[in-house]
Amino acid sequence: MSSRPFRYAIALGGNRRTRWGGPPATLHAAIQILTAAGLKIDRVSPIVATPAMGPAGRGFANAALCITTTLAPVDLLTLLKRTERAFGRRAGRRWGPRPLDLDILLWSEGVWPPGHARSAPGRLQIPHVGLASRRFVLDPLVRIAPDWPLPGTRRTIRQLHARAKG
Ligand code: PH2
Ligand code: MG
Ligand code: MG
Repeated sequence: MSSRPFRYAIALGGNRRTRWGGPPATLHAAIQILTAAGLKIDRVSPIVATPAMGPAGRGFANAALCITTTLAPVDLLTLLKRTERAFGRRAGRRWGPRPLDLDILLWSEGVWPPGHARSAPGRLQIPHVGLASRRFVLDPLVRIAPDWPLPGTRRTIRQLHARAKG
């Protein structure tokens, strides 16, 4: 494991009750559990209510975090997946309802996988594939990371947010 600290932006979402409460309370609890797991939480967006995009049914709570950690992307993803499971997430329909969704959006080193390697479908890819087009991601993210540039472009999150439809 590298000892070099990385910064990441993470998206949180959920649209099911958990034992921590409704979706906003669940997102609050997830942030506390990620802190207890050793992530340094630098910025927390407001938790916003968003209409479900796709077939997930009822509306979501969404939020975003900026964090610092020495974990490399795959190790951070492992921690996020374990946390999703601790909140009752089970493998299911793609884009179906979920108690907790934790997605890596951005990291300080730019693109993952490094270089020109192509990520296999369903595998970790940074920046997140939906980042530039999803309001439920950009609305919280612009509140905490407006000047973060999208790797491979000259656009900042503020500019992507201004261009996003919906
Ligand atoms: N996540 C999905 C599908 N649809 N809609 C909203 N509003 N927020 C989400 O986080 C979301 C969604 C799949 O991850
Ligand atoms: Mg998602
Ligand atoms: Mg996800």
